[in-house]
Amino acid sequence: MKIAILGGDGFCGWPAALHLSDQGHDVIIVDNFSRRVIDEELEAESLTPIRSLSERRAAWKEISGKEIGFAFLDVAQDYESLVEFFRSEAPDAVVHFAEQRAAPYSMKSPRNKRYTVDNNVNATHNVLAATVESGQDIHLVHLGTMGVYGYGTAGMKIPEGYLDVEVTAREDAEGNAVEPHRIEQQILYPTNPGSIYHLTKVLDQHLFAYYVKNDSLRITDLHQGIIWGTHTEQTQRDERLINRFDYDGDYGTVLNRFLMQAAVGYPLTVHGTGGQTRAFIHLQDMVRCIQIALENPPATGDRVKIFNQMTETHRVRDLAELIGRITGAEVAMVPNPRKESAENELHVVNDTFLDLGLNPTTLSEGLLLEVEQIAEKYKDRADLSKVPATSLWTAEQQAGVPSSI
Ligand code: USQ
Repeated sequence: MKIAILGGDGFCGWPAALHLSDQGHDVIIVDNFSRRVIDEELEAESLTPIRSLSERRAAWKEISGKEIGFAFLDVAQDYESLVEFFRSEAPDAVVHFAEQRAAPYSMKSPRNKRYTVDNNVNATHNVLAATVESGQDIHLVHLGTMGVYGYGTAGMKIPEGYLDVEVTAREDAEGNAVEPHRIEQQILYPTNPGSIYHLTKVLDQHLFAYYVKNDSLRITDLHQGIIWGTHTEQTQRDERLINRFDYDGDYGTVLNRFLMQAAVGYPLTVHGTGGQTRAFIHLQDMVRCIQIALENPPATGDRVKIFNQMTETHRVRDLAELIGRITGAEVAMVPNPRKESAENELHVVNDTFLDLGLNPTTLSEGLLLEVEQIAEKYKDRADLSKVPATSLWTAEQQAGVPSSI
């Protein structure tokens, strides 16, 4: 397949590009380096020393003999170039990672909120409109988030995108009273995003549903949990292929932050009671899921295909305790900078990927390796002043009132 990876220089995009290229696909990265620009803005660098994209691509060619193409393009801003790119390259599939992906960054200020909405919603809509305008039969695979559901269970496992609902109707469509009768339907699972970032992925879902209905596009939306890990089989082949590892308060995700904090002797920053339960997936499984999704596209006319891309759920304080046990790190309960439930249960259906052959890397087998290979190896590059999470969700929190819902 010819596959365009939008956002192919980022944390998920780069390892996905390498994996698909390794599988023999013709891969082209599209990126505007916005993630590297945000590094400069936040003065927070990846713990791992990532190379420029041209050095990464040259190293991959040297090692694998395979070429990864590149187009510099701002998907959110440069619509005409995107249409031209789809026309001239005629990709079979587009994998869309080109969105601002950090919840804390999206909540930092009105500017950050507006940037995240403008960038993410425009990027997604441009991809959809450009697919239609270019006339190409493209399978779009989008990286969504488990966070569209909120993190409650409502007494059942969270299904893959759609909820079966049964309504007892006592009127007919004209409003006339009739014998009560049951109507069954499937609807998009009700959304409950916890940040402006997560909200943009909710808005994406509606754009997808509309374009599938109106233009018969073929779309897969992957509702992904929190990634942990840094390496994939390909990124380990050469130091120049190394993936980014964020540990700062905005972009660092919880488990990778804890691993880094353990390596540098920084007490593990558990927010609030640490009672939040979240879904997780290792980076290696993420790239495999992208491959599986690409190999199993929906047919023309099918509704948006939604997969829950996660393999395990864990409570944050349990993760901290686990890492504490493995490494001897201390655990610190810090005031929660977010507005989120203090405690939640989370149970998720993830049958589609398991049925299609995903063999998950579990936390228990991978954790120690990750601490040693990445966090320990690069700990001297860490800037400890960037560890605390400083982005506060509400005006009350900014005024010093702790918050949870
Ligand atoms: N947390 C801590 N201590 C920390 C960092 C986080 O207790 O030092 C807590 C947070 O309060 C939250 C949970 O850990 O309850 C997860 O936070 P996170 O930063 O690891 O994850 P999140 O903000 O939800 O976002 C990440 C990715 C995002 C992806 C999402 C998947 O940045 O791109 O969509 O995970 S999910 O969480 O399933 O929605």
